[in-house]
Amino acid sequence: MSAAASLDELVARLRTAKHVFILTGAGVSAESNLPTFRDPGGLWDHHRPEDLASPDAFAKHPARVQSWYAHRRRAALDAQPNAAHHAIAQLAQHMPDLTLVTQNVDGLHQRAGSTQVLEIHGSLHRWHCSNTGEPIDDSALDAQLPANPDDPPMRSPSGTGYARPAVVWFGEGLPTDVLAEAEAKARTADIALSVGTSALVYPAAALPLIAQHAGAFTAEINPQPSAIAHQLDASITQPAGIALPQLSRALTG
Ligand code: BV8
Repeated sequence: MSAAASLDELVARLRTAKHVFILTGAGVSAESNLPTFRDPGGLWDHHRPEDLASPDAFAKHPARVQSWYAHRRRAALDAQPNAAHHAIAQLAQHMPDLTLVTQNVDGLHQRAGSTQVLEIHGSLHRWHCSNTGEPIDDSALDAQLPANPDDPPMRSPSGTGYARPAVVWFGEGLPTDVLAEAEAKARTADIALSVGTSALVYPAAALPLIAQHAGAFTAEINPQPSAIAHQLDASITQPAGIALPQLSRALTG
C-alpha cells in the first residue's frame, strides 16, 4: 500500500478512535537537527552504545560520558521542536484520549506543548548524584560539566559521586512506574503509532506489539522500515515532519 493510501486509512481510523497510543524515537527529532543514534552520521556513528550509555562506561570514563551528554543537552536546548512535535501536541487536543510515550530524552515534545509525556528513557534535563541520587541544580551544569572527555569530570555537590543525567542506560531498568503506565495504556489503545524509531531497543520496542496483541490497529511513520515494520498493520514511509502534520490537518481541519 502506498504511503498516501496508508495515511488515508490511518486518518479514517483516527476519526473514530477513542484512544491513540504514540511511541516516538530519535527520528521525530531529526527534523529539529538533532542527530539520531543509528542513521548514518547519527550520534553513535563514532561510538558504540556501550561506550557511552552504560553504567560501566560511566564508571570507567565519567568525563567522557558526561561531556557527551553535556553536548547533547546543549544541542537539545538550542534546538526547536519541529512540525512533528507540534502535530502530536495538536492531535492530543482533538483526540478523546492520546498517550505519548517517548524514548527521546531531549524534552522537545514538552516544548511543543505535549503534556503527560511518558519519558521511558528519562531526560537530559534532569541530573543527579551517581552515588546519593541527590538532584543537581540545572544552573550548576553549564559551568561545571566537562566540555571534552579529557576535562575533569563534574562531581556531585555531596562530593561522594559524579553528576549523571537521569537517563536509562543499557543494562539499567526503565522507571518501573513509567513503563507500567506505558504498557497499560498500550493495552487500551485503539490505534498505536510508532514514529521515528528503529525499534531495536527493548522493552520500548515491544510497546506497539503489546497494543496490537490487545487489538489495536498499528502503524509506523518512518522513511525506513523499522525492525518491527513487518509486524505492524501499516507503514507510512515518510518523514514524521511531513506525515504527522498531514494527519493532524486531516483530523483537525
Ligand atoms: C533493560 C538512553 C533490564 C538515553 C537508550 C529484551 C528485553 C529487555 C531488554 C533487552 C532485550 N534485548 C536486549 C535487551 C537489552 C537492551 C537492548 O534493548 N539492547 C538492544 C540494543 C538489543 N535494553 C536495555 O538495556 C534496557 N534495559 O532492559 O534492563 C533490566 C531490568 C531491571 C533491572 C536491570 C536491568 C535499557 C534500554 C535503554 C537504553 N538507553 N538511551 C540516551 O542516551 O538517549 S536507548 C537509545 O536507543 C535511545 O534512547 C532510543 O531509545 C533507542 C532507540 O533509538 P531510536 O530512538 O529508535 O533511534 P535510532 O537512531 O535507532 O532510529 C531512528 C529512526 O528514525 C530510524 O529508524 C530512522 O529511519 C528514523 N528516522 C530518521 N529520520 C526520520 C525518521 N523517522 C521519521 N521521521 C524522520 N524525519
